[in-house]
Amino acid sequence: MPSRRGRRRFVDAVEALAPAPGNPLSLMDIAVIIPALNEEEAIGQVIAEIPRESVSDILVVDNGSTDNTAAAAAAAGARVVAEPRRGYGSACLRGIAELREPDVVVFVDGDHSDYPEEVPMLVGPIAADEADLVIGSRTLGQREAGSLTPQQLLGNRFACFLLRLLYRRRFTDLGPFRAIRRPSLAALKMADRDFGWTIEMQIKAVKRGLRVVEVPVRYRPRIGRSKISGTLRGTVLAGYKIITTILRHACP
Ligand SMILES: Nc1nc2c(ncn2[C@@H]2O[C@H](COP(=O)(O)OP(=O)(O)OP(=O)(O)O)[C@@H](O)[C@H]2O)c(=O)[nH]1
Ligand SMILES: [Mg+2]
Repeated sequence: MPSRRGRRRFVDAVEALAPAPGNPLSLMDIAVIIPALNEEEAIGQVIAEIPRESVSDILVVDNGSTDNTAAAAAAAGARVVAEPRRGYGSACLRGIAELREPDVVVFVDGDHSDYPEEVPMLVGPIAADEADLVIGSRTLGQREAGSLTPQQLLGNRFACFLLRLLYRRRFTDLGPFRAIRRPSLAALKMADRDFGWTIEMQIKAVKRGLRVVEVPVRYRPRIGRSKISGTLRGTVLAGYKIITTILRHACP
């Protein structure tokens, strides 16, 4: 259950949804970065669901796909850049390097698990000057059955427990769907090249005293074949990476 505070923030954020004149959201220049590896079936739909009236730049980082991800993304109207070095973090870093100068950067997966129409809700607390980093929490939001595996839920819970223990900060998720002010993002000097990326951002944000807010987001089963959470190898590697990243930052 979302806390009362979480629900209030959610309601505030939803009220900030419509980009009407005078609404702080309409004054923000928002770019969306979508890291994508072999997502040709999903990527067009993800792009189509991004509210264009709120977003000035949709950047798909093709991470060495062997299918038609790049062509499908371009056909759907995204700017496509290539990053041959594999890894979720590598793709995000390339996206950051290619940004024009937006006020806010939103990260969303290319597999249609997140709800891109929630971008304005995610940016709401930043537009209201209440946050520097907003993390979409899939455990506070509505999840479709099977969208998060039991291993993912358990791993998330354990990682959040460690974050609370070591950094005295309560999180409910390491969700990939998130929004951050561009100057804050630059200050974090992100470096992780794979699945330590999301937790690295959370730890560095806490250490630098950024205002971090979680909002509930919806989550659904991905389109296409699972690469990480649905495979034993992917789950073990991602879990190991997340835990070692937490410990490494705790003992620099
Ligand atoms: N697995 C993987 N994903 C990448 C990579 N580079 C970019 N991505 C993209 O990063 C996003 C998250 O990866 P996913 O494969 O969806 O990871 P996940 O959500 O943990 O697991 P599944 O959805 O079950 O595969 C997707 O949009 C991928 O296409 C990479 O090197 N490996
Ligand atoms: Mg996924």
